[in-house]
Amino acid sequence: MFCFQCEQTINGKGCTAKGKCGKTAEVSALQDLLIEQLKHLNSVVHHAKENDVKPVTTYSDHFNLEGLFATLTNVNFDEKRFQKYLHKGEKLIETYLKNGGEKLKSVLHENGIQTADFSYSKPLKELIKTGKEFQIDLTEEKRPVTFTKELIMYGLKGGAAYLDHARLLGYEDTSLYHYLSEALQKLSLPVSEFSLESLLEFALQTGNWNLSCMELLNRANTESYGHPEITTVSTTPVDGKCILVSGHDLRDLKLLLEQTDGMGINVYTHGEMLPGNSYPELKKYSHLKGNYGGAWQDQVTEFAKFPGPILMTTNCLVPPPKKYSKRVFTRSSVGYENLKHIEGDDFSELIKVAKKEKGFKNTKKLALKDIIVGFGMNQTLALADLIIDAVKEGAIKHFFLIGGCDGAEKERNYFEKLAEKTPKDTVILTLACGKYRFNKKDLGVIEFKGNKIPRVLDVGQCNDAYSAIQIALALANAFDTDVNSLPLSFAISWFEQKAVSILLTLLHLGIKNIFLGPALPAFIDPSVLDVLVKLFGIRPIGDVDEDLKLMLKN
Ligand code: FSO
Ligand code: SF4
Repeated sequence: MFCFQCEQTINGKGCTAKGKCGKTAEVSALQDLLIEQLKHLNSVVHHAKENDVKPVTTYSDHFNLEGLFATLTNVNFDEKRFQKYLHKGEKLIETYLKNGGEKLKSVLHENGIQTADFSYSKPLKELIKTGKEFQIDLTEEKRPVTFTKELIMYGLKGGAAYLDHARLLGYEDTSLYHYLSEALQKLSLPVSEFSLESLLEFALQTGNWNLSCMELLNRANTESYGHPEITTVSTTPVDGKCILVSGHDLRDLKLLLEQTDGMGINVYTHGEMLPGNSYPELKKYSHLKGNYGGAWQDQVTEFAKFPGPILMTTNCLVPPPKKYSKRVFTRSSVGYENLKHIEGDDFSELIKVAKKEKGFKNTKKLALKDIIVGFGMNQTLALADLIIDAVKEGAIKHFFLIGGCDGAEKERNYFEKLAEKTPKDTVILTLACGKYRFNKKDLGVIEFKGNKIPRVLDVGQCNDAYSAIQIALALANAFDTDVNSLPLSFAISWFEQKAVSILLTLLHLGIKNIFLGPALPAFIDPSVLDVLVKLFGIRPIGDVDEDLKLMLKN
């Protein structure tokens, strides 16, 4: 196997024998085969569209989302689920071929696209064997182009995850599906078809597409559940039966709250679900009691101690040890062998486990620190006049966006230290699970004209980067300048592919001088990094004090 799609990749180069995430060589081969199949399917779709074949695009569009989502880091580790995906993909290809008849077949032949003897319907063992043939080509002279194609693929995976959340809430946009399909088709073309320049352009376009994906998801979330509002979230559990919900899918949280209403079972958020507490249509449930635990990498200790079932709606799932695996349920693209997977919207099996498990007892002695959330764009922009005034009068001197993913590496302490060292007259916007490094610390408030502006504004999940961007654009507008000219610095911690798509979005918007860490992506070839440094001033994080000086100077 070879995989280097996430930040924790072994030695910063690539996982080979087994993934550091727990992914086996077998699952890795199946994921490689699924990606290959998605490219194949979308090449067929591309030519079918050009030849007016009766479209079944909705099905392949949805399949693109679930297939890509399943290959994200820490999402799906289940060989049988990948076998099912591959069978589903094959059926879609066959449907196109059937509808397209001889005409489509001959076009596909002319373009060297396979129309028979697929490798997708073999037994699992055979599929794994075939999948091994499709691992990333590491040939030295092809590296810059191969790696940049991977960068784009990871950007597409991130955006696909956001589109899938929006789809589940009934929000879809065919033009965004079209981009994804065409991009997958393009990535099926050999390395020789691309120049590095054209691929960089393609990467930035993908960043633009991801901005629209996040915008659609923002609309889906806020039109379904209202705009996030400032909310104090308790992290102290209360006595009683309980369920923990992790991941990014607000719809699952809502369904669970509805189905447990009046049952005396309390619901807690974990990891990226924390912002769920700030949506009016979710926080109205009195049995949503707050947040339990921290970021994804702490789940093994935290889930073991949680006295109830756990619902993993999306990434990041860490392979669960036996001591609690019976209590973990998966949803959507998430999968792990022998964990219960909930299809459809009936959570009764999980609720049954909640009733059987011990629940919290004697929690009165605990008094854990609350977290303040809910500074999505609507809420923050409602405070815009005050904030702008505070900037004009010198009460706020600088803004930081310190956000992104968390992870286990000690180098990630950088982001915690940076937040702690930022001067008292500055404001930190934060988002995604990286904020757990500092969201329980008291970094104070800025007192201005009788108001107390919190120094840390939690904008939400990683997809709420959309909100953060809108806040930055509104500030730039208010000061009649552009985002790069604002007293605003970006320090982004990345881990998996959603962060890659967000980074491409920031680059597409022309945002410069982003500090990126804890390490630079292994799939960015040095020659490409050179270009990114020249064009965008991207830099790896270094010494906190030195970096902070630079940020404040900018
Ligand atoms: Fe964290 Fe995991 Fe949201 Fe990521 S839970 S690391 S970027 O999947 O998605 O921030
Ligand atoms: Fe390694 Fe990350 Fe790939 Fe897992 S997802 S195999 S940790 S690079």
